[in-house]
Amino acid sequence: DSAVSSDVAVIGAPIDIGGNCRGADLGPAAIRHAGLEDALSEAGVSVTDVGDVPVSETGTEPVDAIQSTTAAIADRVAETLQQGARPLVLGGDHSIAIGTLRGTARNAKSGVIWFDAHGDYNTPTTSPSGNFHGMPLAAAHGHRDFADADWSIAPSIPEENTVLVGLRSLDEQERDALRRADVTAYTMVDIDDRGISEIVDEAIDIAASGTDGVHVSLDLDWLDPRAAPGVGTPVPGGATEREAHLALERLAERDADDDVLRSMDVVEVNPLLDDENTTAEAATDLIASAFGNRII
Ligand code: 4U7
Ligand code: MN
Ligand code: MN
Ligand code: MN
Repeated sequence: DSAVSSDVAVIGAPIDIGGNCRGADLGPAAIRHAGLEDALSEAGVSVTDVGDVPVSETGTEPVDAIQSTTAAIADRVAETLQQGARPLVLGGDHSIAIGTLRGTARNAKSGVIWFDAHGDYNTPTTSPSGNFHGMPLAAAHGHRDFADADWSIAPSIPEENTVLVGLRSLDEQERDALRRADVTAYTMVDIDDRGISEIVDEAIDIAASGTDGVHVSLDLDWLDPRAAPGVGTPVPGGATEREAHLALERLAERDADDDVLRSMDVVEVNPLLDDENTTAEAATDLIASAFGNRII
């Protein structure tokens, strides 16, 4: 690969009002402090940190802050891709993915792999919590329940190129909607049963098929809370640190062959819920794996 094709631009998206508790807006700082730039450099990636998108959380309704923040993220992601670099967006809660998905799909057809305990397939109508971090994937598919939100009605990601990996917590109506959708969903049971390498290989095949590349969305609550305690909505029974590494290393291997990895976001790191910055360190290591870090 040429240097240009492995260039990564880090974009911070410090917003937490899409989530259920405060502190995920400190995620970008926590991940940077865990040594992200060095880890990427050591992986042989040339990296530029372009700083944070502007966020105004105070004095507005959550939906307004999310609308303006995700619009800024989408612009920055699209510009980055236009310049030939790969955007790596640091959350922030998972509502930021409304922006990254729109940006990555602006001038291209993009698939998505969604590593998460949750489906994030609620809508303003079905959500039991009302929190936007539980809705970004449904928004990206242009679900009609978002019809009042002119910022998310246009579908940006094809359902058939959407793959969820690691599911273990769905709300009732969310489950129904996912069953109706033309997506591929792997639960933790599938991972236990078949092994993470095989699941990731299949996920890449499905997400990449007929597209210009794949957006990878990594919610740290995909990992077991023992490996990543600092998240707002932990669910027991998640991926081990080794499974998560294997998944992202496999992705990097496939990317070295086929340039599949188009963009990435890493979300839900909340250092206020974490004594030791363990979750941000896990995020940093996993990002390095995704972009090609090798032991030897
Ligand atoms: B995350 C939840 F009700 N489904 O919608 C909801 F259980 O980005 C949780 O995956 C969503 O962390 C979790 O609020 C969103 C809840
Ligand atoms: Mn905040
Ligand atoms: Mn999520
Ligand atoms: Mn989640």
